[in-house]
Order: sequence, then structure tokens, then C-alpha cells
Amino acid sequence: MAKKLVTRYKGNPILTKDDIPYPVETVHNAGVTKLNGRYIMLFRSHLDTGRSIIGLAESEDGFNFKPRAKPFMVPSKEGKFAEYEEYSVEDPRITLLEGTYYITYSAYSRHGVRTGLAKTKDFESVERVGFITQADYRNTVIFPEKINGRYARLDRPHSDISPWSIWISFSPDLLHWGDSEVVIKPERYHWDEMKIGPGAPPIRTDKGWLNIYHGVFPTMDGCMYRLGVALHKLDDPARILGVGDRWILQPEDEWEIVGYVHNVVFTCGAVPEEDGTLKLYWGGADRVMCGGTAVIDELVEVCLTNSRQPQEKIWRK
Ligand code: BMA
Repeated sequence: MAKKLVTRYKGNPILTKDDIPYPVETVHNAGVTKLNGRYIMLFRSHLDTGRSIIGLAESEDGFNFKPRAKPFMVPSKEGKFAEYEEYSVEDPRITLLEGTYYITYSAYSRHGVRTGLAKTKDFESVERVGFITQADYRNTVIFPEKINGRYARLDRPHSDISPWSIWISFSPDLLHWGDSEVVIKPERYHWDEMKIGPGAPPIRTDKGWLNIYHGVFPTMDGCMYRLGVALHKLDDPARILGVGDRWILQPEDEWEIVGYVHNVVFTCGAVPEEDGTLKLYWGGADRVMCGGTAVIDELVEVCLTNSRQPQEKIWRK
């Protein structure tokens, strides 16, 4: 059997709707970060309308989380934010950049889904910054530092004529983005052949930016969501050093196999630790939050020594 790259926390699931002090139907797809040594989790919850809001939970050890009494972000009632968040705010990702925590999230409305950007310094209050994509973009993750003087992000536009792929863009100010290029496409007849998208915000390692992404495979029984890894060049993240051939996590526990949407592990966050491990967080079957650990070097090694062959127009060297 292939080596297990992610060790599940024994107490999974780590957060469920029964823990939340206000009515929700699910707890899933959470971004996680650290503030003053404490772990902060922003999690998505479906309401019984089928729409989603974002809650906050805190932890000392990264696995035992206590939710706050009230949601952290609900669809805005103000101006353009009210218009474009009319239905839902979903799938938050958190990046600590120059002392501020930036939150990217999917904003759903009658106009489609686009990426919103919000910021906070303390997770007590939150300020909307703006929308940083047009419609039909999701899964936006911001790199935790400027690269060659510019901010960088990965995202995943929708497409009718190409499998949904991971793109990169750059910005002088986090609001205006451009120089976009496709960087990784799904590989045919592979575990992620149907579509891929960024998961956790990229993590800096000595050998490159570690990108933990999700990939989808269509089966006769619906889609299977798994997680994989890719490594981007440190000083030129539009270039890929390797894409792990194998998945690193797939639905195996019963709450990953059966839920609101069956057979889903979906990440929006991972926290690197000083000992060379990371804590990885994923939604199980769009219903509960799960956690685990991985050794960062092992994930990097999969990208470098067990990589897919570079293929023209699949990923760029
Ligand atoms: C994706 C997103 C995720 C969700 C996943 C599985 O398209 O909507 O939020 O976890 O599907 O349902």
C-alpha cells in the first residue's frame, strides 16, 4: 500500500453542526490560520434555506475548536456587496499578509459566483474590500507574500470548452489583477481528470510553493473529490516544478463518504508548524469539519519524485 501522507486526527470530525450555538445544517470547508498562537477557523455552514454563511471557531491545539456565539460573515446588506452576496458567502480562505488577515470567499447571487475579498487584523470585526473577480470564478487563494513586487493568487475559472483548471494572476494592490495564465490542467483518465481547483493558500517551503488542491473524478455514482499537491517555483509561481501523480487524501471515513454531498474531502486551509509538519483541514461530505497532519517535506517530495510527466498544455515547466 502506498504510504499514507495525511494522518487523520483521531477525534474526527472536529466540528459539526451540533457544536454550533445557532441553527445550521452543516459545518464544512473552513479556512484556518493562527492569531497570537491560537487557531482561528472560519467555517461555512448551510442554513435550512440551502444558502450558506460563515462562522468562526477558536482553538488552543488546532483540533479542539470552540465556536463563537454568532456568525462571522453573513451576506451583506450594503450596496454592491448586498447585490453580489445575495444568496451566499462560502468557502473562506485566509492569508496572513503584511500583518493583515485577508479572507477570500465565494459570493453567490443571481449574477453567478465571484470571489470577494475581506480583511481583518483581529477577527473581532471584518471589513469588505471588494470583489476581485467577475462571475464564474471560485477557489481563490492569495500567496502569503509579494513575489517580485506583486501580490499573487491562484483561482479557478469555470469553462464550457476546457476542463476547469488552476490559473495564476498578479496584482499591485490586491484589488486589480492581471497577467493571468493557466498553470495546471487536469490530466485525462486520472483521479482529478474532471476538474481541479486551489484548496489551501500556498505554503512557502525551501523547494517551492506547496499548493494543496482538490481534484474531481466522475463516477457512475456521482463525483469523487480528493486532494493532491503541486509545487510552484518560489520566484516565479507561474512555473510548476512538479504535480504529484497520486492523491494525498480521499474520502475514507464514513463522514467523508456519506453526508450532504457524498464522497467529498475539500480543503480551504492548512497551517504550517515550526516542526516541519502542517495541520490540514477539510470538509467531510460537505457536512462536517475534519483535521489531520502531514509532513511538509513528504508532500514536497511527492511533487518532485512522484510527479506526472510534464505535458505540454497540462502544466508549465
Ligand atoms: C464544489 C464547491 C464546494 C463543495 C464541493 C463538493 O463545487 O461547491 O464548496 O464542497 O463542490 O460539493
